[in-house]
Amino acid sequence: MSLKLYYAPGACSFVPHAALELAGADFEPVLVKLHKGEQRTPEFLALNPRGQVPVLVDDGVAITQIVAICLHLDARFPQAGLLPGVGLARTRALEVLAWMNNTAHPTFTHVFMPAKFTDDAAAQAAVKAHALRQYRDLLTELETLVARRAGAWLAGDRPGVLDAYALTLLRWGGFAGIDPATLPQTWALAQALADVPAVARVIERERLKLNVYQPTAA
Ligand SMILES: N[C@@H](CCC(=O)N[C@@H](CS)C(=O)NCC(=O)O)C(=O)O
Repeated sequence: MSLKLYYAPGACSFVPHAALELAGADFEPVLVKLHKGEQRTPEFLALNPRGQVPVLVDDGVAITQIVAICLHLDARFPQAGLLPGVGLARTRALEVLAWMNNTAHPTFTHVFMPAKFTDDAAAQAAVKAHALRQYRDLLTELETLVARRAGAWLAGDRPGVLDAYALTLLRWGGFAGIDPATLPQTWALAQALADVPAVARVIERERLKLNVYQPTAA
C-alpha cells in the first residue's frame, strides 16, 4: 500500500495534505511548482489531464478532485475523524465541503486567475473586481459557519478537512487584500489549526506564512 500526494505550496492541495498528516498516514509528498508550469508537463498530465493539483495516488491509482480525495482518505483512515462518520453531522459537513469546493474556491480562482475566464485585459480586471466582492461575502458566510459551530472545530471535536479548507480560503483572502483579523472567528480557527502538530508539519513542508494579508491589494 503506497500513498503519494502531488501538492503545490499554499494551493488547495493543502486540504488533503493536512488530512494525510492528521490521519498519521505514511505518504510521499510530491511538490508541483505551479508557477513553473510543472502541472502541464506530459508526466503530470498523464496523472491528471486537467493539469491541476491535488492528485492522490493510492497504490498506483490517481485520484483527483478535493471532495473525492477527502472522502477516499476518510474511508481509508476512519479513525482519524477527518469528517463526521454518520448521520446528519456527516451530511452537514459534506454540505459545507461541497460549498467550499464548488463556490468559495472557484470564486477565488476568478480573483487570482481572471485570465482563465477571458482573454480581454479590461474584462479580466472587471472579473477580478466582481469576484473579489463576492469572495468577501463568501468569507463572511464562512465566518458565520465558524461562529455557529457546535464543537471546537468545524465538524466537531477533532480537526478535519473543513478546518483545513477554511484556513486555505482565509489565507487566500489575504493575497486579495482581505485582512484575516476582520474575520476573527475564522482567523482564530486557522491559527488553532496551524498549531496542531500534524498541520504545523504541512505548513513547514509547504513553507507557508499563515497571514499573507497585503493591505495595498484591496
Ligand atoms: N476542482 C478541483 C480544483 C483544483 C484546483 O483548482 N487546483 C489549482 C490549485 S488551487 C491548480 O492546480 N491550478 C493550476 C492551474 O490551473 O494551472 C479540485 O477540487 O481538486
